[in-house]
Amino acid sequence: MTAIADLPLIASGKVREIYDLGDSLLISASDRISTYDVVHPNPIPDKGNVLTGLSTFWFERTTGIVPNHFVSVTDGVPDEVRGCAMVVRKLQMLPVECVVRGYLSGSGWKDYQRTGAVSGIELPPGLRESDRLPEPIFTPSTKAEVGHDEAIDFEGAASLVGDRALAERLRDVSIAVYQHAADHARSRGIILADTKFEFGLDVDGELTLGDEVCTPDSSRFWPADEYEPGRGQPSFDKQFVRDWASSTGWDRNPPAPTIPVDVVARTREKYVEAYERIVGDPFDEWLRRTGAA
Ligand code: Q0Z
Repeated sequence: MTAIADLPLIASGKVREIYDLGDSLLISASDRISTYDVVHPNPIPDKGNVLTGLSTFWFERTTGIVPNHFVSVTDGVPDEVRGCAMVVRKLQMLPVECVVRGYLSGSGWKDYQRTGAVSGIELPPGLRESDRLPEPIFTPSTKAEVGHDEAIDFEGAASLVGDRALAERLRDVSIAVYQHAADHARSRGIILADTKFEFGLDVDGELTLGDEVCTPDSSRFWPADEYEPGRGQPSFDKQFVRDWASSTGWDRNPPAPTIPVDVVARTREKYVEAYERIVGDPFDEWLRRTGAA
């Protein structure tokens, strides 16, 4: 599922690849899965299809908030990646990760405990781990070539993009897209705790949403019915893999262990459930729409 015949590879991440189609790009989401930042040797079948279906859903619903790079999940998609790949417009990407947090988790929770603030934004005292924030906040980070992105404040983002007005639009549209997606997901029983967007400028210099949007790989998805602030929350999609990996005594250093078939099957079901809850259509319909099945 990785090498697509003849297409020049432009970039590859842990679980996705980008190919050059000439005037456009092809982003292909693989079935690979990582836990604790390490990719496991065996795939979760349909994970790439689910993530591409979710990104497509959000792109189609948020064009009124900000234009995006989506072109097609049918025309121009090679047969071998139908369902898990998207043709997109080429952008000049901006050098900042646009993180939005609606809940206090991960590095945001760590920073809050240390300083009472996240990304320079002072928060009320007494918040607990996983608490919902009074309103979603923009907590940008640098794009590290290797290793982890580094948290920066709004001023840092403004100087990275070199344009304060553009940084303000990045912040405002990031929060608006998150708000839309989080409200929708919450109505379907999934808490979208936080998410990360990437933007670029199109050929006309228009601010354009790129990359993937509000997938479980770019966001924290939590099951709403298990939500309980004051502790870390289970992951909607990866919890079976994490629980199993921890139970093996794996030290979280590479190589990651092979995931057993029953854990693979239950995890695949969680990805498909996330798709069907959020989109409201049978997952099979996505496979039909894209010609994957
Ligand atoms: C996104 C990334 C991935 C590895 C380049 N529309 C665009 N135009 C130009 N460049 C990009 C995009 Cl989306 C672009 N990335 C991030 C994605 C694998 C890295 F699938 N890199």
